[in-house]
Amino acid sequence: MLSEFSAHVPDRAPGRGALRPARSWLHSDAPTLSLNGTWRFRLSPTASVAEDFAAEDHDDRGWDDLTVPSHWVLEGDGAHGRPIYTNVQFPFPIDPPHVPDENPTGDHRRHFEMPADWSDAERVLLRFDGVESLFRVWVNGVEIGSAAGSRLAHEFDVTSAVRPGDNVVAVRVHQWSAASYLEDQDQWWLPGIFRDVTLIARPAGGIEDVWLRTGFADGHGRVDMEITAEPTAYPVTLRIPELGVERTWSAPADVTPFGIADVDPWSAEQPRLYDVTVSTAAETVTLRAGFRTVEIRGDRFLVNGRRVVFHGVNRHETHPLRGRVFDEEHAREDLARMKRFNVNAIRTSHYPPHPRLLDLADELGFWVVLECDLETHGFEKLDWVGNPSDDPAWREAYLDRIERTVERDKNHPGIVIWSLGNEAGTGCNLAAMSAWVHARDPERPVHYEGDYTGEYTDVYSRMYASVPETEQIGTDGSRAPLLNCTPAQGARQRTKPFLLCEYAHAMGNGPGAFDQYEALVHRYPRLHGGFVWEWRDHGILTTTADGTPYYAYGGDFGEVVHDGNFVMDGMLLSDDVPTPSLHEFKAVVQPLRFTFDGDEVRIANLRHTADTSDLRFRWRVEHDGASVDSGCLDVPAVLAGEVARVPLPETVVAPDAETWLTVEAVLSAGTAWADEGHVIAEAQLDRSAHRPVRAARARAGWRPGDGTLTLGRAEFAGGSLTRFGDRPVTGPRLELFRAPTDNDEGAWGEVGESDASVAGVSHAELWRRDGLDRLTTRRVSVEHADGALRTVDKVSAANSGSWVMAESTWSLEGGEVELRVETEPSRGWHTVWPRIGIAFDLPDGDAPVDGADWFGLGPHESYPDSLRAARTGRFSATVDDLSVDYARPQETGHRSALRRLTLTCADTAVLRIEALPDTRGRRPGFTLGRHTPQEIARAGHPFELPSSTTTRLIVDAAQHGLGSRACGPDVWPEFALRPESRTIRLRLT
Ligand code: IPT
Repeated sequence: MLSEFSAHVPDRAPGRGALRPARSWLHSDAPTLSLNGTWRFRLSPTASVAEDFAAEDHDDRGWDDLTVPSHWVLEGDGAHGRPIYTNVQFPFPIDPPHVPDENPTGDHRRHFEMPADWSDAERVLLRFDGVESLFRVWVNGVEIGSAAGSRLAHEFDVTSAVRPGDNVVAVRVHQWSAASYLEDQDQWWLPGIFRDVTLIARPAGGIEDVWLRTGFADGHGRVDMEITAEPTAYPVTLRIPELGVERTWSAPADVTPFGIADVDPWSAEQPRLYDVTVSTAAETVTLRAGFRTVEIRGDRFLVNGRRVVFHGVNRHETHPLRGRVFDEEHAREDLARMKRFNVNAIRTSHYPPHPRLLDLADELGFWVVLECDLETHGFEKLDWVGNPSDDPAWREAYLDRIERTVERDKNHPGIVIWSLGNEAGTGCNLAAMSAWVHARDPERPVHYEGDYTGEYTDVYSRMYASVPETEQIGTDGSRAPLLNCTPAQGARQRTKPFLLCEYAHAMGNGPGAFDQYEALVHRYPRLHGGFVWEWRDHGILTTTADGTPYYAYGGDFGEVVHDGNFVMDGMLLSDDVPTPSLHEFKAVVQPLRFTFDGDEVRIANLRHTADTSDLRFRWRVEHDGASVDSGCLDVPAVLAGEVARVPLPETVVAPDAETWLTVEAVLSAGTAWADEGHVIAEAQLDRSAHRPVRAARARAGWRPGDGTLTLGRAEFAGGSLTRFGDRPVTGPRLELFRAPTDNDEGAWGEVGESDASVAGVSHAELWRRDGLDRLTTRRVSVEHADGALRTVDKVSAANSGSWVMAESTWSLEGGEVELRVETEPSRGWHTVWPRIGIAFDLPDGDAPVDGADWFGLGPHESYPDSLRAARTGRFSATVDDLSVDYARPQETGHRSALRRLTLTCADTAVLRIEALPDTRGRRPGFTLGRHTPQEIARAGHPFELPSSTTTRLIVDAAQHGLGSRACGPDVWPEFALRPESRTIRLRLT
């Protein structure tokens, strides 16, 4: 028997009984009682369980304890079901608005004491800040109402149900509901009461809501208040003590806008906030005002009259243990980290975050695109047939969502754009949402990427547009059609500011090409930057059967349908470790640009408003990576948008070492997000004296041999190295394979950008088809000459008619052992190659190689299209720290442009390698790790990597770029590695 309410589950309505209009999330001195804490909890597999649990005297002794807020699937060690990860797919049949009978339903109960003095309150409200996905509430056995809209706040009037002293609240939460069709965001499905539950006493004569609109122009502020209070609540007083403002209004009609001379504006760079109170006799509300005016003028998006460039990230709410449960300290640290990495904007993909997050964003300084809780992506599979976005039956639900979004967060100066949602197709309900926002808040533009033709939104937005496409959008008079637009619609879109709401998919190792996108922003003012997908991985910390901890992704919880590791696409790993892509991002978007010009450096301040008076400029000179001189540049405060020319210091150029000058802009004082001395921007200038490359010595007198000999400290058997000094070392072995990155495994979109991509087929697949991961060798010849050894190998794969010839020449040159490897491909290779490298194995014996010290590019890994964070210098790292712990193991650790490498064992050098440039001046890179590319490619998680007794060194003449093809453009042709001849020259000592 279905209960009455189970039949109610598939209702499209947003719920019944929650208060409308929704209100701001205000800091008030009216009494509140947090109902967070331990609740009683019972999970049922279906929605059709008896409702007697809501009765006051229901016996819940057999139930579990559950902490609220939480997601029940993350509590109780799997006893309460498991998380499910899908990106676009619905984890239930697409049968809107219905959901399966198998609908995990969590009943929650707790007692609370309502203070006796609350009986004076005019009303008592019960607020839920987030419950996924549909819930129904009872207080003392009285049914109060229901609500859907998981990441939205819902308040209920419970005045008539509560009493002083003991009360019982009961909440039934269904994991699936009609609302689930509107909440198909790319993230874990995590049911539960996952945000705060609060009981609120509303005093008679209180302030129901406040909207403090604070504009800025020409040094002056403007205050335009909307106060929601009974006329009898007046007088209302507004105070801004720091500005000497105190205004008292005795009636609603008196509340009119007014100006304030001499205020500091709010911006993401200088987040100047003023404490504000709004009071009646009964209640005081505290806010923080930031004076700023948002405006679209032509195709420019301006704040306080100046163009904004978004160096943004998409931010989901995710925590490895808590899921979407808010952890303020963790969130604050995350935002501080964003600031340290030059992130200046956040898109709250794809729902409003915990309301406190927006306080933090105002305070630390971010431009925020605040997105509504809406995504119906799974309807794409049905060609959008039945999409709720264009079905009037869902209109009410859509409007309810956007109202709750805007009303809750309207007071935040950081929010500069409202976004209707993500990937919900298009249709009349989205247009209605936009119309509602325009009427309610004419001062902030509306964004929605899916409005391709610009019918109801104010900014033009795309996701994952390629570099050429983005450039077309920025270009006037381009005839190139815009996606899904007629020429006329395209022309209309070009009249608007453009942003990339998602770009540079940061899944696994990658993306490449940050710098190409950034360059466009400075060339085409219509382009306002964008938001990297995405800030952090969503891994859930769990353990294998034998207790090994790891970060789980889709499929790890036995889901029926899932999207694997597509949820691990952040610039931050699940454990808060920044990936190299975040360093690359920081370097690419740095707000100061240095251009070296003769004996001067031009310093351009690309900030929005701030001058450089908060910065110091340091320089240092290094000879082969060793610091020999340093000092400070004397730089006057450079205004935003201006350039200063500053003389460079005298540099002592070394005759026999590389000479590099590094300049840095650092914070001259600590801030809320970084310490004094934190580097904001840097650049390097190569001042080295020209030194000719030693030519390889031609040798004569080659004769066949068995390849068993000793050259200096190197010992050979059968033509191959077996020992160096007192260590076994084997190699070189030609290696063309790398453990495919997520981008290498991607088969996304627009083919033709790289002439080597095949539509719908990933590079990794082509590499496997060609057998690059299973090369075999046939030694063609072994020859000796005086003090020299030469081998020729033919390297090819089973069932392949293509090969690579590899000629290795070992010789003694002035007491040093030199290796020169020349590789030459046959005809018939059609794909790009991951790498052209030579591999050496260093078995552990009783002294494993555990560290490296190098002069080259570092400190982080780098690839041809991700080189901007890499600087020339001397670096050291442990072998483990050379690899990034991507959630799915893949290529990692490549350090480019190597000069010298020392492998160490307990801090003692065991092998020194000098890398000589080839005739075109190109230097190899290196990778040092514990596994072969083939071993890494076989592992789905770090714990699946086999235990290792060997350190693996690969010296690469070249590596393929990274690109963004997991969800975006392929590697740009210039950075794609095509089969070609290469030479690697090393000196071993
Ligand atoms: C895009 C989504 O908007 C975003 O939520 C995320 O899923 C991203 O992809 C990939 O990680 S949609 C994609 C089909 C372009």
